[in-house]
Amino acid sequence: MKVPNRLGGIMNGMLLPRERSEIAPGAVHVPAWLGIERQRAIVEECRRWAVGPVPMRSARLPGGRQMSVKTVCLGWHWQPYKYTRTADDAGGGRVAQVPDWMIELGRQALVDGYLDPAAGDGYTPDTALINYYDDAAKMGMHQDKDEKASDPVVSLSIGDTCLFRFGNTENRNKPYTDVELMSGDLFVFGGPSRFAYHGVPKTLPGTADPQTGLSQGRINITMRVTGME
Ligand code: MD3
Ligand code: FE
Repeated sequence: MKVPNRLGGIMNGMLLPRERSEIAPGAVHVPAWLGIERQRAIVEECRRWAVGPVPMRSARLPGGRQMSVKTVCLGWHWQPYKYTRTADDAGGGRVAQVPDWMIELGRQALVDGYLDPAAGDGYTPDTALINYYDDAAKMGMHQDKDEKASDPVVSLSIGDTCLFRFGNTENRNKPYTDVELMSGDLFVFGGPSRFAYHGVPKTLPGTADPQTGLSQGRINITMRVTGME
């Protein structure tokens, strides 16, 4: 069994420590940041958000193809490549608000990510994207640049482990750094890393701890500041 804790999975071969690490300036990985109870509570909330007021869906890319990842948004609705108040590609409703507990979690994420008690001051994410990956889903290398603000992005992972690829700010190619993101892991992307290319080449099906309440797949939540009115 692969155990998502600070000692990593036994499939590491050895018990490699999983400790906080800055993989690039402003890009910090904090393994096992969320406890199992917190993860389970978040999974339950995500199940509700997936149903409505705007249903979770695979977004359609401008070329006509659908993303393999399914997404439901809070605060603002995102579709490639813009934010809108109403979900015009998904029934036309207004998405749920970003709850206060999530804003608070985002602030604490910056404090713990940057080891700076003031890092969360003034951070008020006005949108969150909840992505669901089934066993086959992946996300190609891209930049998140539909936001007009450069505040950090806070990323939380729950469920199956994934291979996360963090690239550079110039183009979608090498050099990049591959990192395994496990259930409960926090990643913060700020400063010079905010507009770096990144993607998810694959998930590792069957690696999730069923105690999260997610029996299959992977959830990723990203909190962002859109800079929109
Ligand atoms: C680096 N999600 O929703 S989270 C996305 O796991 C997205 O679902 C991936 O990329 C996922 O746009 C990766 C890590 C992440 C999120 C946003 C970033 C890394 C980032 C924004 C800027 C730089
Ligand atoms: Fe992204």
